[in-house]
Amino acid sequence: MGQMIVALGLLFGASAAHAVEVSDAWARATPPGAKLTAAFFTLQGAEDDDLLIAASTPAAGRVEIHESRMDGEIMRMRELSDGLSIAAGEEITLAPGGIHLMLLDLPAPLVEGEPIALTLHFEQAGAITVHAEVRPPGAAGHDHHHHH
Ligand SMILES: [Cu+2]
Repeated sequence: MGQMIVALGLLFGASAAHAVEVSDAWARATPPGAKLTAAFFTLQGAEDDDLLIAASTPAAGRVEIHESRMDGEIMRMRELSDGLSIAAGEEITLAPGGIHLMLLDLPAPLVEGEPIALTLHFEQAGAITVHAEVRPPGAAGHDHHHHH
């Protein structure tokens, strides 16, 4: 009986995601001289919980994981120094006004149409490198909630 359960587990395991998936990565283009920008993507949780510990890109001297929050009328950012946890099966979309990667100490501007490589370091999944599209500075991504 025990063996049968193991066999079924393998069967179903084959069709489920074993690692976190990263999709729709993009970063905001910068005007000349700007030293920082933000990058965004969608995370799809795996079978087990995972934690995004850090990120890196050749396009920035360093990368921090940030969260934006409204503090009264002022938008404030804080670093998620413990990383970003993603529960099994959960989907998290990083977007302007929310969680984002802060790209700091840019050696050169990010140019629209010239994608950058972005490496995300997960506790369980290890390093995942994706290409992030570079979109115009005003791009709001897939945020359909516009408040005017
Ligand atoms: Cu930030």
